[in-house]
Amino acid sequence: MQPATAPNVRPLPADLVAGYRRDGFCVVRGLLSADACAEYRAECLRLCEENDLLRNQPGSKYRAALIQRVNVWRDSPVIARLTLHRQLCAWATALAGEPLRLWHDHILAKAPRNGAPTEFHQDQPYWPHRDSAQPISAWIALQDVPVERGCMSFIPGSQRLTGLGSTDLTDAGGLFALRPELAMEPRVTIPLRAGDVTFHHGRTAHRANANDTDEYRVAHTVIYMPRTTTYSGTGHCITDGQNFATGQVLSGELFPEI
Ligand SMILES: O=C(O)CCC(=O)C(=O)O
Repeated sequence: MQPATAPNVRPLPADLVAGYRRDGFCVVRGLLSADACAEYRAECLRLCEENDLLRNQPGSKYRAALIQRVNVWRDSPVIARLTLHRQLCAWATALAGEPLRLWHDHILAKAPRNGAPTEFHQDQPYWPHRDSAQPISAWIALQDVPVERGCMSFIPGSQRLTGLGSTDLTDAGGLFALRPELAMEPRVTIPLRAGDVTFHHGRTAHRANANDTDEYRVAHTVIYMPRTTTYSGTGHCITDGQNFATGQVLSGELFPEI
């Protein structure tokens, strides 16, 4: 694990950590320089052009909302630098409050004028995880992302809702059909400058607007899980074919400790 006090690592203010633990999300400004964002964004677009998770399903509703390429750190040394960025990992560990390992990263791009938001959902129900109280995602903006380009919105405190099933992230009513009271909760929308990061807990309800601009919206997202996380046995593109037994700790070279 990278100690949060390592040289060149900027510690997070205590009130920001407290806000994350209360609300289930926070924003940290200025992880990356403009030059670094430009390099990573170009690499993300190149990688998505080469291949993406749903290339075989053109026209799918899901692909209209998101062009997604998973476990990119394994394929690109450039993106590996970002996924395993010392500062990012130190911040995630400080926010989660326990030792973490990588679950997976993914590029999440929205095509210009895609007309499709990513609707409210929790992330954890999609994952084959048990014993994972503090999963955390870092969503890194690789260009300025105002509301019109598809920045994220969060429902504060929703990380405390456990046991919900996964919902269709192209269905605006999916999460609210499970928990109608959430529809009346305040939402916090956070436009980001290039190089800023939002962190959210794996159960914090969140959405992103459609991209109403003429440029691709490119975010790189890194998901970390507690080192004690075990395999639930359900299907997922990261673990399928990896021969994990139900109940086994998800460890090994796919899931490096950070
Ligand atoms: O980038 C998006 O549109 C949605 C991101 C998201 O759902 C996530 O990072 O968990």
